[in-house]
Amino acid sequence: MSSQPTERNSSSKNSPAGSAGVLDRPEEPAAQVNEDRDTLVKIFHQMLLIRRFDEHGQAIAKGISPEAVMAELYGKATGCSHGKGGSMHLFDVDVNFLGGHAIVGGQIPLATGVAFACKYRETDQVTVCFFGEAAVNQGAFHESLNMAQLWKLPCIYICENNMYGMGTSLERAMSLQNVASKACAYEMASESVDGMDVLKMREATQRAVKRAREGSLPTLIEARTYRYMGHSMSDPGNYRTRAEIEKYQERDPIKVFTKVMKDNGILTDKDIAEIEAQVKEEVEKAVRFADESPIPDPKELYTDVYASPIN
Ligand SMILES: Cc1ncc(C[n+]2csc(CCOP(=O)(O)OP(=O)(O)O)c2C)c(N)n1
Ligand SMILES: [Mg+2]
Repeated sequence: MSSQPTERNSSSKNSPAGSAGVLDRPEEPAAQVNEDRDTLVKIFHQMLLIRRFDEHGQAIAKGISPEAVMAELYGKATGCSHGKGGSMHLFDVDVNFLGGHAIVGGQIPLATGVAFACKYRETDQVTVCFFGEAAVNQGAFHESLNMAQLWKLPCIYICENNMYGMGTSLERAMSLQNVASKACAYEMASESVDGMDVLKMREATQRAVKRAREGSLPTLIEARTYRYMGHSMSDPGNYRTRAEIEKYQERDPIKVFTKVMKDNGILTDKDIAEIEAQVKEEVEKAVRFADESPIPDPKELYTDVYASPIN
C-alpha cells in the first residue's frame, strides 16, 4: 500500500524502519478501486458510521439536517436525539449514524457488534468507526480488533491520531506510537495515512471498503493529523507551542484541498465565496430554528431511556 507518513512520524523511533508505517497482510494484493460515483454514494449512505464525541460534521455529512444538529446542541425537542443527547450524542438510525459516544473507546466494541449484526443479517453494509489515538490504549480497542479479524467482520477502524489525548502527548502515553502497526498483533490489514490529505484518506478508505465488502475483512486506518484547538474550552494549551500549531495549519486539509480543486479547474474563487456564503446562511437558519424550538416536554423524561425490545 502506498501512503506517506506525516513529517512528525517519519523519524519516529517507533516507525518500522524503511517503511511508511504500513503493515498490510503480505498475502493480500492491493485493492483496485474503480467504482463509479453513484455506487460510491450508495455505499456511503448504506454505511453505518459511529464515532467519538466530536461528531457534528460527520452527522451532517451522513444526512442529519443542520437544524436537527443545532437543536440538539440547544437541548431542544426538535433535536435529532429529541434534546436528550446534547452535543456528544447526536444519533439518527434512519441515516445510519449511530452516534456520538462520550466514553473514550466505548464506540469501538459497539462498532464491532454492529459489523457482526450486518454480517449475520447479510446486509452488505460496512461499519466505520472513528476514534482518537487516546482510545488505542484501552483494552476495548484490542479486544475488538481481535474479534473483528477472527470473525472476519466488515468493519473499518479509523484512528484519528492528532498527537494529543486532551493535553497529554502521545510520546508520554503510548509505548508503541505507530498505531497502524498494532494491527499486526491481530493479522489485520492496516495503513498509516496522511490524514491532512483528503484524497489520500479517500483512497485508503475506498481500499478498506472494498476489502470489507468483497472479502468481509476489517481494516485499521491510522489517519495522522493534528488538532489546532484545545481539546475543550477549558484546555489552556500550555503543553505545546504556537509555532507547532502554525506548522500544521499550513497544511490544513481544507486549504490544501481547495487549492487542488482550483489548480484542476474544478472550483473558482467565485464558487468558493458562494459556498462559504451558503454555509453561513445555513448555519444562521439552523441557529434560528434551534432558538425558536420548544424544550422537551417533561412527560418525555422516561421515554427513550431503554431500547425497545428487538423484534
Ligand atoms: C473511559 C474514559 N476515560 C476518560 C475520559 C475523559 N476524557 C475525555 S476525552 C479524553 C482524551 C481523548 O483523547 P483523544 O481521543 O485523543 O481526543 P483529543 O484530545 O485528541 O480530542 C479523556 C481522557 C472519558 N471520556 N472516558
Ligand atoms: Mg487525540
